Parts: sequence; structure tokens; C-alpha cells
Amino acid sequence: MAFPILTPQEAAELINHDDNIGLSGFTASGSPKVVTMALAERAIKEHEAGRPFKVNIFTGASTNKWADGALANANAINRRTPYQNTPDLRKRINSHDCHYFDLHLSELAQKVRYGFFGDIDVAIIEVAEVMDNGEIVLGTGVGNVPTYVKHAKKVILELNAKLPKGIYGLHDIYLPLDPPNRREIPIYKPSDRIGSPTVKVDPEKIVGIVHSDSFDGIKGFTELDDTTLQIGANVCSFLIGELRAGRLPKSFLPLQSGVGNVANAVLFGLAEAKEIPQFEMYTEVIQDAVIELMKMGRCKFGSTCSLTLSDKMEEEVYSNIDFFRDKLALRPSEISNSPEVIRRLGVIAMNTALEADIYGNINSTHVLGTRMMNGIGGSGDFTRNGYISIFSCPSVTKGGLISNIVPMVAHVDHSEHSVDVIITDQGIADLRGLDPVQRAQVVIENCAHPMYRPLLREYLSFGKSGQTNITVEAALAFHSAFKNNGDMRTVDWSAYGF
Ligand code: 0RQ
Repeated sequence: MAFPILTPQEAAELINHDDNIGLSGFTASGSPKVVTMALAERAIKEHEAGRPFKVNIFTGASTNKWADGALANANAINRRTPYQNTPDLRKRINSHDCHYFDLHLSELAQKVRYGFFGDIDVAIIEVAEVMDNGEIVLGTGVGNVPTYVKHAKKVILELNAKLPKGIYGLHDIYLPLDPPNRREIPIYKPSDRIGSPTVKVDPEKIVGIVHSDSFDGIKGFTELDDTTLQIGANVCSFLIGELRAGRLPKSFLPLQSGVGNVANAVLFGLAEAKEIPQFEMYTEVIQDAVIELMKMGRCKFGSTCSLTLSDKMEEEVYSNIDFFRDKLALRPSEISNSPEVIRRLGVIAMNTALEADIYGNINSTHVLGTRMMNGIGGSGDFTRNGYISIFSCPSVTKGGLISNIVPMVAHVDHSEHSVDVIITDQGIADLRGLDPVQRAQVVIENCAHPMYRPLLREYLSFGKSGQTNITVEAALAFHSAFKNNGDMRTVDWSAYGF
């Protein structure tokens, strides 16, 4: 069956105001690049003509400047889930122009299939190849494509000339049955392949193919500094301690690593930590650092939902695709982030916090409790189910104006019940087996910056009753001090009657 070739503008004309749109990809990897741009231009024209035009965007995770960026800039997104990270969309969310619901990434596909959010009207999917029978080979990110194309009324394909034919075979596409018929996902080690290298799309639904020709547009990470290097070294020394104590098997366990600069530094640390044996990853995002670890022979295998690589690294991987073919499996997010598989494999979860409180609760999403940063992403899928769940962050931010260790987090994403270890540049707080006050003591002494320890010790001394000695009136005093004076060190306990 020959599918019509469309311009991006013709494809955008097939989309209506208030449509539910499913996008391919996971992070900027594999996200659409040209139809969403044309859709944003169309929205601007509709707005200029005085007509409403907003769509609801469902993805795998964050996307890119050509999708979330352009659509948010055009104020063309009504509802958005499950994760985002572009500055323009962040602004729209925090000014209530866009209704964003932040969701565990493993849950979106099944919730779409359960019909919780209505039909998917259109799926826009980046592909490396399309066959006459509708089978498609995906690009660098899988996300929720199998569910979106199954449930979409129309499918638009973006055929990206930058994706090499050799990418065939990297994907492992598997769609679980839904309750009451769901069985276990038969992955017993990260390298098990359980599905198909292609996604099967009903050819009747494919309304057209649009050509594109660009890499994912991902920048490299900022240079590692002393703080992030120290965090990476502390995480590695914690893992080595666990190996020496026999709390981790000698053969080690699969690793998950979150996104961002801190996560990148942790991966860098693993290159140096030779006492940690060769390892595998069961994770959702593979960044440049993991590719380096594979080239060095440190990382044997990566099960992931996306290859989130800088353009330079993307090109390098494509040029050496045969080297990587048996070292990578790209899976849908409900599989890469499956709580059942994560628990069974014993994945070591390593994620980043914006702030942690002295009792072990974590805020990963809301700056000062109100402003959405990115979203929970997959951090909850891994943290709640990990063999050991680690959170790391710098002890202070903005040159010390903000302490990332606070009396109480201003928003809770991961509760004390799911968090085993907190690590900063200052040290390691192992919270396993400790009661709330013991946890508070070890977090203050091992993880808080020395300039904030006296304030935190004082706060801890105020609470006289109950097992968790929170002082309700003063619990958010650090945040108030920053809001009022731009510096958390200006906390004045006497204002709270102490
Ligand atoms: O702001 O850019 O203006 O300097 O937050 O902070 O230290 O560069 O940290 O890049 O590692 O991101 C939690 C956001 C960390 C990320 C978060 C400010 C700081 C800086 C970024 P500037 P850093 P990172 C799997 C896992 C949730 C999703 C997740 C994240 C900016 O890791 O989104 O884990 N995690 N997914 O200055 C105010 C504080 C702050 C603060 C830092 N306490 N208060 N601002 N900042 N701490 C992957 C997926 O799900 C796809």
C-alpha cells in the first residue's frame, strides 16, 4: 500500500481544535520535528483569525523545541501529560495557560488504553522506516507509540532521513494485556528480548508520510564541577561499601539513572570506580555517559526507553551501529519503567532531588513548592520499587542562598517510605532502619552544608512531642526566608516563638 506524501502543513490541516494527540518519542529522542512546528504555525494563524485552537498532547516523556517548545510558544496546548522540560511550556504551565498533569511514566499507556482520557484522535510518529503493510521501525525513543498507534483514529508518520536503516533490531516492542488478563512481563535479565523489532500499524489509519531530516537536537551536558564530581564519587563509594558488606551480590545489580547534570556526574563516577564490576542498566534514558561506559567495557547492556544522546554522539552510535546492536534494547515506557520488572530484577534506583527534608521526603518537581520544574518522570516508578533507592543533589544551590536540605519539603514526590539513601557533595545519609529523629540527625550531619547545619539542629530541637517531631509553625521557615529575603540563611527562629 503506497501512503500519501504530505507536506508538514498538509499534515497539520488534518488536526482539529481540541484533538487528543499522541506523540512518539521519549525526551527529545524520537519526538516529531516538523508536523508539530506546522501545527504551531497553524495555531498562531487560527488565533489571529479569532478562532480557538488548542490541542491535548500525550507523549512518552519530555519532547523538544519543535514540539512542546513551538506549541507552547503558540499557546496551543490545552492539556499535557506525563512530563515536560522546555522553558516555554514550563512558563505556560506555571501561568495556568496549560493544564498539566504530572504522571508516573509507566502508567500513561495503560491509562490511555483504559479510556481514562478519551480517544486518541491523531498519532504523530517519527520513524526510520515504513513498510507497505504498515509496520514501522522507530527512531531513538519509543515512549508510548504502541498504544498511541493502536488507539489513534489517524496516524501521521514523520520519516526522518537522519535515522539509518541499521537501527532496525534495536527496538523490543511488547504490549502487555490489560487486567484481568495481564500476565508477568517475561524479562528476567535486562538483555532479555521479548517482543518485536517493529510496531505494527493498521495501514488503513496511516493518513500520510511527511519527510524530515534532523538529529534530535540534544545538547551535551554542562561541564562537571567540583560539587557534581563529589556527588558522583560519594554515590560510587556508597555502592562499593554495599558490595564489600555483602548487601549487593558480587555480580552487581542493574542500575537506573535519572536525568540531568547530577545524574550525568554519577555515571561519570562509575567509569572510575573499578571496584564496581561490569554492570547492566535497566533504565529509561541512556545519555552520552552510558555510551562512553559501553565503549570502555564498563556497561555491558542497556535496556532503555530512549537514546537521549547529543547530536555528535547520535552520529557516532549510527556509524558504529553493529557494535551497539547487541548492547541495547529500546522498549516502550510501560516496560522500561515497569514496577513489576524493576522490583524483580532488583534495580538500583539513582535519581535527583530538587530538595530533600531531614526525614527523607523528596521534592523533585516543584521549586519552592509552587513552580513546576519538569515533572516526576520515571523517578517514582524506580524509587518505589528499587532494590536500593538513592536520591542525590548538591547540598546548596544558587551559591548557598538555597539549602537543598530543609526541615520539610514544600512538595512531596517521594515519601520517606520509599527513600533509602540521600547523597550530597557533603556525604551519605543511609536511612535504612532508622526512626524519624535518627534519620533527621544523620541527614543534617552527613548531607546538609555546614553553613546550614546549626539552623537545622536548632529546628530539630524545637519538636518535643510525637514520633516525627515536626514543628508545624516553622516547618517551611527556610522557604519563607528565601521568598522574603532571597536567602534561606536569614531564618529567624525567634519570629516563630523560639
Ligand atoms: O536551576 O538551571 O537556573 O541553574 O534547578 O538543577 O542542580 O542542575 O540539577 O539538572 O540534575 O536537575 C530534579 C530538576 C534536577 C531533575 C531535577 C535549580 C538549580 C538549576 C536544575 P538553573 P541542577 P539537574 C528519569 C528520572 C525529576 C524527574 C526524574 C528532574 C535547576 O533531575 O527533573 O527524576 N527530576 N526523572 O539552580 C530552587 C531548589 C533547587 C533549585 C535546584 N532546592 N530550589 N531551585 N534548583 N535545586 C528521567 C525521566 O523521567 C525522563
